[in-house]
Amino acid sequence: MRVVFINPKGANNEDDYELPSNIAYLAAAVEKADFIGEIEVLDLDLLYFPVDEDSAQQFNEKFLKGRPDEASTIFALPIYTYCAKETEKMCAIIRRFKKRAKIIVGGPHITLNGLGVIRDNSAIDFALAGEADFSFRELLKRLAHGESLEGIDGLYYRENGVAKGNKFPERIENMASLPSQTDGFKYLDMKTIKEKVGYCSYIASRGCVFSCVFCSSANLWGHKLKYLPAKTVIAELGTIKQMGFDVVTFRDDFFTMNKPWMNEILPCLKELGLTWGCETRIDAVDEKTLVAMKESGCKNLRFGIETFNDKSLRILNKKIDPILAVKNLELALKIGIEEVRSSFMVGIPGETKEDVLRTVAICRTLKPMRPRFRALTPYIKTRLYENMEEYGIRFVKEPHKLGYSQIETDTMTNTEINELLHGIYAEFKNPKESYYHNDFSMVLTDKKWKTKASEVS
Ligand code: B12
Ligand code: SF4
Repeated sequence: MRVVFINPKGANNEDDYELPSNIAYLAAAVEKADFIGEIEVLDLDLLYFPVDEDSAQQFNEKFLKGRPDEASTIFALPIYTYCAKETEKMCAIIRRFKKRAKIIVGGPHITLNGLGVIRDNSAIDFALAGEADFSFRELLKRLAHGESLEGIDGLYYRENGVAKGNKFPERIENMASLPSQTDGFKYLDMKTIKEKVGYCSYIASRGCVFSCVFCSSANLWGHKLKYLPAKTVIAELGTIKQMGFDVVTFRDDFFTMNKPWMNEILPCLKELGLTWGCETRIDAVDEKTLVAMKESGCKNLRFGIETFNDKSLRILNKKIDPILAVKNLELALKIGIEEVRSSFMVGIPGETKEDVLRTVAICRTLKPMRPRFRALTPYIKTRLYENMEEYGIRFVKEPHKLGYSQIETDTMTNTEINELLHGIYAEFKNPKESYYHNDFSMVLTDKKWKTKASEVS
């Protein structure tokens, strides 16, 4: 069996590429199986190669033609809600050129809407919801041996043309049983990633215990935060260093939640001489933690604060005190974390233009904290999406398109939201980079970003 993972070009800018940890995990999960012949990754995001009708022929010539069209050839792709339509179209294009190969999809959008995707896309053979580290291997094994697909939790398939789904999967209990994500790195173009991106993304834990109404985390990870054993993290960070990376960014939802666990990892980061960054909640840091993080090489901290308006924070179920948020941002800056970033949203239910401008004004007083404002987007299955009427928000443009806002609220028109965003983008735009998507840091990588903001509409 030949597995061809495809990392589709996201809706992001060229500079926003991130190493696909999901594919690394899945490749590592199947590589030792005796029914697997070859594993390949077509990293179209790294190559910045969009697949659409215009590029379909070229995609076939370059990437599909040379690969056999047999039932034992598996094309495996992740689907994210923000580029679900594009990825689904890409699956139809693969099917056009490969009639017998199997197309399997997974990832956040499948966990949220797997049955819908299988129902609406005859090009796709199978979809796997949830953590697929073990179920993907099991599915391939059953396909290789022509066995029944019964009992594979999270599997969506078609039977006599009708979309069906098995039981939704439980979270993986024992994170120590996972394959090693760094084992999967060998299938990625790490040399180009190092040259082009400069840092290595790493996932040390999965999930979050909070339930902010706009966030997919609760639906994806079931409110459970589970950690890789600290000794696994330490060993894998060593591998990353050996691969020639000096910079690591943790992509965990909530890196500083478990202090004893984190405190086991920090000395190793220091010992390896790795510079690092992470995302976390603003209420989950204090002076002692921030000092320890800085001393171990942390140069980039990213918080999601969303707004400094207390009422709006309660509407978002963010469970953050805005006064504490300001205090801890000041603390992080005082302690000397080189780059402190925070994201905010425009279009929060109930917020007026004045509320947004108050948040912007507070950001100005917190310089050099780097704010990143985004359009609030109701993502499928989130509490916000499911209760849009109650929250007083409506889509007025095609949902899930990145860039500017697609919604209006009871308190702001879509034009008002977008005008605000436009002004804010202009004000906080660093001359070297676009504030739209790039999430990481020039401080760490010393990269020169291209500004492509004008291309986003
Ligand atoms: C790294 C990351 C990014 C990177 C790039 C990701 C990419 N390739 O596009 C950057 C920083 C650019 C980014 C940006 C954005 N992101 Co982002 N990002 C993440 C993050 C933090 C980590 C992803 C990861 O590696 N997870 C760890 C792996 C192990 O988990 P996983 O990906 O879910 O994979 C498992 C399963 O899903 C499944 N699986 C995954 N792929 C496949 C494929 C197959 C074939 C199969 C069978 C199974 C399978 O098995 C895997 C192993 O168990 C996640 C949050 C999170 N913690 O997961 C958000 C997340 C994916 N991002 C999200 C969002 C909303 C965005 C933005 C739209 C934010 C914004 N407003 O700008 C932008 C979009 C940028 C773009 N691409 O255009 C949402 C997506 C929600 C959704 N419904 O799709 C997430 C889930 C965050 C959240 N909690 O809401 N992001
Ligand atoms: S704290 Fe962050 S990751 Fe957790 S639910 Fe809220 S937004 Fe999502």
